[in-house]
Amino acid sequence: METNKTFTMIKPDAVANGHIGAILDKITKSGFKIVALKYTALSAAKAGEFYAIHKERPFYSALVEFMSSGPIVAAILEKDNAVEDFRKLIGATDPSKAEEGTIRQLFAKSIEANAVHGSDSDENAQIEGSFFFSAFEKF
Ligand code: DGI
Repeated sequence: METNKTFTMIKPDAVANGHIGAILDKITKSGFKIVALKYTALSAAKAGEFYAIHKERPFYSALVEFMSSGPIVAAILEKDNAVEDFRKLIGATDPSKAEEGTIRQLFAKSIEANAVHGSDSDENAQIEGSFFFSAFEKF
């Protein structure tokens, strides 16, 4: 299991609001190396599959609708302690509770439209990275 990689998405709200460049800049300036990068979109079916772990949660259908509402940027990032350090960099799920200077505090509008995704474990980082990228797309 790799412990130095995590997976992120810049979500439809942040893409629509023109924050791709600023968010990638913050990520790379915080010491993460971009290993894979893709501008793409999730169909509702694909978004449902990605968030299958939340299927029973009351916000699941709204989440799937939101995540398939427009283009996203997917990326695999490399750094020592990547998963934990990236979760710190993005801040709390609810941007009103996110610490000053975190990506969600700076760029997110609501608990649902919260600008970025970050994997919550090494295992999920591996699964989520493979959901978007083949071995030939990682450098
Ligand atoms: O790992 P996180 O993205 O911080 O949070 P999570 O894994 O608990 O939830 C995944 C996403 O689901 C989250 O980024 C936004 C959405 N979500 C989580 N909790 C709520 C929610 N959406 C709504 N509308 N209401 C919630 O309580």
